[in-house]
Amino acid sequence: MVYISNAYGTFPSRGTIVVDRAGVIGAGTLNFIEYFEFQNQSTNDVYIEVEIQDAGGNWTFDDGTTLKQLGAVTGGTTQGFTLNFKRPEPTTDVEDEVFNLIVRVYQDATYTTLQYEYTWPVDVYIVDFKNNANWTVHQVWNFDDGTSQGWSGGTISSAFSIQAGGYSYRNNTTNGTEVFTQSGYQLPTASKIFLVGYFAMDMDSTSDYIKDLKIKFGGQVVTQFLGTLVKRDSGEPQYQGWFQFGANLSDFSGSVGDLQIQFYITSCYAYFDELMIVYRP
Ligand SMILES: [Ca+2]
Repeated sequence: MVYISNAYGTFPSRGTIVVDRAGVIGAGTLNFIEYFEFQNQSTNDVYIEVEIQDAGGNWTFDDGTTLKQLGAVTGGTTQGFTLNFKRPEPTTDVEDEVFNLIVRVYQDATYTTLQYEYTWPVDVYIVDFKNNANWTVHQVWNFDDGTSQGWSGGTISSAFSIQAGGYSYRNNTTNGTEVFTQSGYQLPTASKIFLVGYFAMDMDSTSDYIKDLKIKFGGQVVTQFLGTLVKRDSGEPQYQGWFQFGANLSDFSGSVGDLQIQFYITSCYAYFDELMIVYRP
């Protein structure tokens, strides 16, 4: 069974959320988890507020609200916040849907004296890339021929596959940082180039998790999903389905470099499958 229980947005590093709509099967709602850190370099405490401004009315936080007061960041410290967004599952492809995330920094706990405001535009693509004529599929790594298809750093496995009876690519060691590499990869020359892909977790013990998923090209971090992405808490299933991620590689149009997927994992396995490079002129 293939389903998407979550898709992870990419906006802190690149301002783009990329989702393969073909893999979203009747979820009803798309959920995105995002994490950002605020570094307070002053000696005074500050108070953080975030607001979603979406002219299309599609985007809210997961509780349906559009404004959240996140609390204090003590002077001289850095604090991380996890934001949960949602959007109704679109019935057609969505390209260039932009909403703004406003981050406000206040001097007081009553959120009245504004010190600083930053607007973060988030560009959204939810596209059936294989069937949308505007897009070209440059590469699909589905591992279903039973080989690593040029990837190194992991191991082919038949334990999980999006296509039944196939294969996927998993970490071969655990309890640490893993790096998968497609060496010397030639990206197409195009205005928009995305990587989209999926991972599934096989978490035999409660407390297993994956965190800090990073997509790199030529040694540079293109997109990172910081914090814990999927965790098996007590009472939760060992396998929780396929999770989708995307990365915007457009800045590297026409370049040759190592394409890398890096993540931290506890003593368990993450299976990657249906990695796809897509582009449009
Ligand atoms: Ca596969």
